[in-house]
This record gives sequence, structure tokens and C-alpha cells, in this order.
Amino acid sequence: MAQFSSIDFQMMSRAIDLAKGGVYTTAPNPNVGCVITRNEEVVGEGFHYRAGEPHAEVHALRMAGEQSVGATAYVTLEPCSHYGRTPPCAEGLIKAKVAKVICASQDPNPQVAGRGIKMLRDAGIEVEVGLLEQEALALNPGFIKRMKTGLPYVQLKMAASLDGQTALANGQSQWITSPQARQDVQQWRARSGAILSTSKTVIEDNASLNVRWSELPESIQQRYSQTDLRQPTRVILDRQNKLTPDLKLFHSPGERLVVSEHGEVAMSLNEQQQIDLEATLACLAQQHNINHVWVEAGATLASSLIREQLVDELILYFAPKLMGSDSRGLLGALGLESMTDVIDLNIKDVRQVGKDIRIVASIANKER
Ligand code: AOF
Ligand code: ZN
Repeated sequence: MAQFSSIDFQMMSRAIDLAKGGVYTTAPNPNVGCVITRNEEVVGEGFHYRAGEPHAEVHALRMAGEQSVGATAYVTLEPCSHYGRTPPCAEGLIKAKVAKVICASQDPNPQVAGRGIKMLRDAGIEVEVGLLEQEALALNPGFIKRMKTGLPYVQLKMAASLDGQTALANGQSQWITSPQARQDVQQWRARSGAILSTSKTVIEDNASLNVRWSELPESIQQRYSQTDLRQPTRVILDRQNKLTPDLKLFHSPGERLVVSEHGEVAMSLNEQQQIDLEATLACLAQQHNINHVWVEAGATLASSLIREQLVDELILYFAPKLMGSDSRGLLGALGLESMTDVIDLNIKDVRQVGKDIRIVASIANKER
């Protein structure tokens, strides 16, 4: 393992911060940042903003100009080696005559996967890999999971009273959580490639399930122009063809993919005659290049996704309310028979959003 200096850590941290500038815009491409230094001074920096546009290294090299000769480049992802929508960054770094490249992690894209590093080394450039690797990998959970497994990263959102209930026995449920929590949801939607829901949820709430500029937090409105933010693709499971054309879903901005017998995504049924969720997610990742799925639906879909170990992260909002056990709970049956099978969570973040509590947790005992 290479020895990295404190300047190295500082510069890679800067590159990681820069990369975050693309969280709402780069999909299906990864978020990547780059800093170029000479004599420990920053001479260039940049990040990837949108698929089809220049990669992080190109922006940083343009800014550095002649000063890239003999410089060190810090990149959060291995520089690419392939002609995609843009020419290979490894070639750009070689032409710019940098002396050293430090990357946080390898690119899991099979078109790159170490070839970028090899190209640089073959050209006599010193390359080191692994600086702040975990932090850099955390920039792109969806891209990495899609490249490595052919499945998207799945975040499941749920909202409930403090005692875990979501609706009264008579079905009344709307607005358990505060407007601030709903604004927070808008921000998560804006980061994701797709929103997954069911025809039941869409019909009950007449939900448009898209990103509404006016409801996004001000910090996002100030930083991004309305036209730059992408709408996630709305993916609706509709096994029984219940969706009707009058629904808001069909009259609001954003693409739609209906999963049904004759829908844009052909459904495959499992043994229980339910839509095969893994096959659906695989189709989204592999045919539609979706890295990151945000799920907003009811207890049935939530339970199935958890049972099938397809969820990576839970985003739970708890409102300071009590609803009692004659209400409906967050999840349906999980069929657990032993305490050793209980789903263990790792809490990643807890905070108050408006009046509510938000918990972000990953699933600890996931087998894949
Ligand atoms: C880099 N620097 O900033 C990014 C990289 O379609 P293209 O040409 O944009 O290529 C996309 C692929 O390039 C993407 O799948 C990933 O492997 C790599 N992304 N590489 O050197 C960057 N965004
Ligand atoms: Zn590149």
C-alpha cells in the first residue's frame, strides 16, 4: 500500500467534494472529481456534470493548461481508457504530460476495469490507487452496484407514526409526516434514476411521483437550473392493468415505464403469480441503465423487496404521533420464525426533519 501524505489526503478530499456537484445530474454516469496540483498547489480542478459532457479530468486539465506538465492528478475514479461519448481520460492525462496520477478506486465498468491504470503506467506515469477509497466508492453506490451485479442500488422510503403505523384501519393515511419531510423526499427523488411504485399507490393518492422544482430545498434551487435537473423515470408495477390514462402520472413531466403484460417493461411472474421484482430491477439496470431506484409504495411491495433482499437502504420518517395497533403497520408479513432471522439494520444517520425524525439505515445481514 502506497504511503500517502497529508497533502494527498487533502487534495483527494477536495476531489471528492467536487464530485458531489454532480449528484443530481450525472446519471447513468458516476460522480467523479479531479484536482491537479504542482508543487503542492492546486492548478486545476473539475468534476463530471452530466453524461455526454466532458469527464472530470478534462475540466481539470483545461484549467491547468501548460501547468499540467510534471503535475500530480488526483481522481476519485480510475481515468477511463475507452472511447465512450468522450475520448479516454487516460490518453488526455498522458498527452498533458502529468507525472503522477493518484486514484481513489478502480472503475468497475468492464470497459475500463484497470485498463486506464495500465495505459498510464505503460506511458511511464506513476500511478497509485486506494487513497480515500471508501469515501470515493460512497459517491456512487448505484453505478458500482449496477456494474458489478447488474442490479440497481435500491432505497426504500417509508413514513409512519412513532409506533410504526401508516394508515388508520379505514385506510385514511395522507400527510402523516410534515411538509419538511415531504420536501426532503423531493431531494431524494431528484438524486435517483427511477422511482418505483405500484398502481395501487398511484391510484389511491393520484400521485405524480415526480420532482417538483418549487418543492425542492432552496439550496438545490440556488445551485442548479431547473432545466438541468433530470426527472427520475417513474416505474409502476401494474400486474392487473389498473392504471387509467386520466391519472396525474400520465400528465406530469418525466418518463414512465409501466411493468405489465403489455407495458414498456414486460412483466415476468414468479411462482406466487406476483411480478418478479428481481427480474424487473435487473431489467431497469441492464436495459435502461438505471443505477439507483427510490421506492415509494405501500407495505406489500416494501415487504416483498425486503424479503427478497433487494433493498440496500431504508429511509424512514417517523412522525411524532401515535396511531395504535388497530391501524396498519409499516410492513406486511415477513414470515420470520426465529429471532436469528430478524432483519438487522445499521443506522447510518438520524436527524430531525421538521417535526419528524428521519433514519437512514442499511440492511446488516443482507446475503448479497
Ligand atoms: C473518468 N472520468 O469523470 C467519469 C468517468 O459515456 P462516457 O464517455 O461519458 O463514459 C462513461 C463511462 O466513463 C462511465 O461508465 C465510467 O466508466 C467512466 N466515467 N471516467 O475517467 C469521469 N465520469
Ligand atoms: Zn474519462
